[in-house]
Amino acid sequence: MARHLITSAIPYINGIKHLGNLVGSQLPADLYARYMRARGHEVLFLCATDEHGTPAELAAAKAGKPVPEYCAEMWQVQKDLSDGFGLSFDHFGRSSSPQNTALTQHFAGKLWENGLIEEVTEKQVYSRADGRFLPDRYIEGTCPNCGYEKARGDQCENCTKQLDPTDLIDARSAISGATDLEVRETKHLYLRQSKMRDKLDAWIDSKTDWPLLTTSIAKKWLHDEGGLRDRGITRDLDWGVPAQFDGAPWSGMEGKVFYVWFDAPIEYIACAAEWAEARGLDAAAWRRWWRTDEGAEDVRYTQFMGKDNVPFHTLSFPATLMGSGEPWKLVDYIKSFNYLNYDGGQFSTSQGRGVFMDQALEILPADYWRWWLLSHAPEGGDAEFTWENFQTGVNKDLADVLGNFVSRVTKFCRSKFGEAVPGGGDPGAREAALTETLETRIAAYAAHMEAIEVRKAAMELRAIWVAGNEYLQEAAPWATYKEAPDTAAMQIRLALNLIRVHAVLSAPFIPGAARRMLDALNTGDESWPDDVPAALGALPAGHAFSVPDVLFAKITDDDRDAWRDRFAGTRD
Ligand code: B3M
Ligand code: ZN
Repeated sequence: MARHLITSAIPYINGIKHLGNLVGSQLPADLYARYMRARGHEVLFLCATDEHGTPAELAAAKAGKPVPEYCAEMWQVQKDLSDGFGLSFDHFGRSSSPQNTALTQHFAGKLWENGLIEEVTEKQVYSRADGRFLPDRYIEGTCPNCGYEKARGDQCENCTKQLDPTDLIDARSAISGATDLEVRETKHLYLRQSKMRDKLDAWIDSKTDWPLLTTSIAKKWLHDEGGLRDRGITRDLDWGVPAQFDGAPWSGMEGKVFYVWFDAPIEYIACAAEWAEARGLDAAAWRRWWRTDEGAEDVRYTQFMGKDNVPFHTLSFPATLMGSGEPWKLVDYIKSFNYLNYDGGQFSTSQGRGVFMDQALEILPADYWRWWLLSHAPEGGDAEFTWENFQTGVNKDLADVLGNFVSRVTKFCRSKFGEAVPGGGDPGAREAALTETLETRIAAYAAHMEAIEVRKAAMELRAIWVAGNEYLQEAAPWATYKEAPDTAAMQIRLALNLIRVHAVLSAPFIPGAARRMLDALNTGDESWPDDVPAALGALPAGHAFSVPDVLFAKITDDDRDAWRDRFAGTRD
């Protein structure tokens, strides 16, 4: 038994995530966590909401709510949706937690002690009416390039020109509309990542088993365009982890908070502390996952994320951890994903394009989505969701193969032998051949799951389902029954046991259906089929079961077309 720490990139608080977000981190992380638990390992699987930064402030303003209230509400919405999708986090935390505040300030202090944070004086726009410095995107004005009147201080949305706030004509505060803006000098803290470059470079080089998608992005940032730059880690915002705090080694940072990308990954650690507190455990309980001097040296830590998050996880966050000079656990493996596109374009949160988590669950149970998304995970390159493709995947794989097997076997048994596993008959050559096929395929499935090759694992699982159907087709117990009822009983006994094996193997992908299969079989035996012959005899003759309701309904052409139309536009 090993210990697995698993984290998913933490979703921004500002709105409901779309299916592209889901398949890019949380869903495959859940697949892996469920698999590792099923194999008997100790797992701590963590996720949280990413609550700081301008997007949270702006979304709260748009909703007309104070930021803390907005975040608390959206946390609950996201938590309910992750429960709805069966995401089995041990804890779903919040980056605005007191634990994260304390840890973020702790890390900043350590980095300062080690000469890795410096103060930099910058010129920045100050609004007297608002009593604060304004981040670039909080300043609006007329674009000097195209005349668009609502250009932002960082960029003109109309002509896409990158701007400085001082370029804007008639600049005003986006918060209050105030025009009495002035340029003042202000201090910010910078993380001196450049000093860590060689160390990070060597560390990335040591990760020879990482996916190329992960290492190539890290290498590009380390070496392109002059290499790793020092980055400002404070911002002029009200909402966030305060950069001035009791015991801070610097002064004059009042009114500033840490940059959201500085505190967000630290939430992975804070989330473990939140988890322990929520369970009434002491600090040692979470530190054994995170401190290599307190038990974490034998932890394997795996992170899941979309490719756009890779630089922060391969460079900035490790720089924070290494730079602290303390024995924090570093990630062992980063699994990153490309993008899932939607029906000829991109999923887009800002434009409301595509299918969002709440909408998906209104239409169909989570397992339909989980299966399709995971079996089409954007691993090798970008992938595309189309309604045709979704319909085909659900109908062929889930309804025709797995659902049909369960239905045929249980119904046939009920009609000929009643609702209990039938006794009699002895396995022969066909059963031996099936056993061998299963042994090979289950080993391959496990290997893909360990390697987090999500699509390959899905294909292997499907092949295992198919092997069951082929066996049933060849054994044809409905025909055998007439001449040799004992042989038919043996075949059905095996097939009923195979349903349990299917349920156990499939649970990481489709936990809801797996649960229903086990419930129908009236068993709590979720043991992994390490020994296939034994697993095929786990439910003995006489064991009662019931015929489940239809496991997966087929998606009709009418449904498909109606959904395609419904989701063709953008959400309100
Ligand atoms: N919230 C970006 C995203 O949701 C960001 C991830 C943080 S991971 C520490 O894609
Ligand atoms: Zn413009």
